[in-house]
Amino acid sequence: MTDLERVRSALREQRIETPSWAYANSGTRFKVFTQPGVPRTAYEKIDDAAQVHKFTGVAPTVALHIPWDRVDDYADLADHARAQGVGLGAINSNVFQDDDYKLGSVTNPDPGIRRKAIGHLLECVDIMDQTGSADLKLWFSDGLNYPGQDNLRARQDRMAEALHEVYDRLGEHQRMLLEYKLFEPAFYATDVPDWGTAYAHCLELGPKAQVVIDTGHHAPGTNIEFIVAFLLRAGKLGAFDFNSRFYADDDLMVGAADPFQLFRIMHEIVLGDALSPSAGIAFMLDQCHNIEPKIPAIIRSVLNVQEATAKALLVDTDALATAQRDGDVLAANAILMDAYNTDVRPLLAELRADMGLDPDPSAAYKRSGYGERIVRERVGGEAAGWGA
Ligand code: PSV
Ligand code: MN
Ligand code: MN
Repeated sequence: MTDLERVRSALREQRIETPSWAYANSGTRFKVFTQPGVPRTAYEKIDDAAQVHKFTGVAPTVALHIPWDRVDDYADLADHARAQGVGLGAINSNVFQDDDYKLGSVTNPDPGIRRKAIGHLLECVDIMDQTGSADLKLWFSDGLNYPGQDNLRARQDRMAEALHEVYDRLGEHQRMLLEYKLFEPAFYATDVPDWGTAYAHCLELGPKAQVVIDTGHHAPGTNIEFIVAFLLRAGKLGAFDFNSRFYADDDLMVGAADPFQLFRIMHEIVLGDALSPSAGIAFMLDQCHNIEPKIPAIIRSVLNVQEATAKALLVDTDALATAQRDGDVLAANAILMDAYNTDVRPLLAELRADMGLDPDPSAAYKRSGYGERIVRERVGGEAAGWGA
């Protein structure tokens, strides 16, 4: 296989999972600007996700968030997804939007509230059994606003206890993905604030527990590709929640704020041989499109990930290793930058044509008339999501 064939086949194999909630209304804590035509049900969110896959060819699964996507019959939802040409992906739990969780969910000092939160997490595993999903994604908003508010160490014990109970409930082919976040909604201390804490819990739990890197969940300036390299080496990187940020957890389109960072992340993925679906890393988006049209923004996000990946695949790794061994700092850096500065859009357009797709997914979606159709047909309702 020539180098270019290797690049093409890796890109053809790449999989990006889109989040159901990105298709729904969302906003900041100041205002939700509702958009006409947004999905009214989980079924309609899947219909929109299917459009993204139809035009990009690399987004065949959609992640659900419970209870935002609660339905009576999850097997039926999975059938619906299949009929639209997509599948259901990770199940995201939600123990952050209930009055009971004001002082925490699984780390709450009240054992009754901890039981309720664990009950929800176990229910999510039941749902996975029905949807056939392999991944349970856990993010906890648990934390403290004031020093002295609760016992930091006791909260770690409660966290570990809850995670163990849920871990023990996982089926043979299911895994637990633990997501960390530096701050928000808690501002003084968060119970899983960083990759080190998530890693330590996952290590204690066992092989079915891995870390999720949400690219918006770090202090400014954090070297995320270092975290990628470290976790990959340890076999503990499970997934990404891709998005981009200028300040905090902005949830903007991935690759919009810092395409170079995305390239550096994908370079570590390529070096670690972790791009292929068989490597088991889930590449998901976690975004909110508050002011821009949603389906086109998600298509753009998928293309941004593809472009960063294509550039990462173009890095001449042999030459890079030689320059590194020789201690040739400038040559090594130039090799990386050459790949980053390559315009990969023609390569991706050709690849899409080979895959029987329109070379320009954004234009093809626009021409399809789907955007106008959902505005006409979807009247009277708003899907649950961040705006709910
Ligand atoms: C928290 O900020 C988070 O990144 C988690 O992944 C939640 O599940 C998600 O946002 C919801 O958008
Ligand atoms: Mn996230
Ligand atoms: Mn987030």
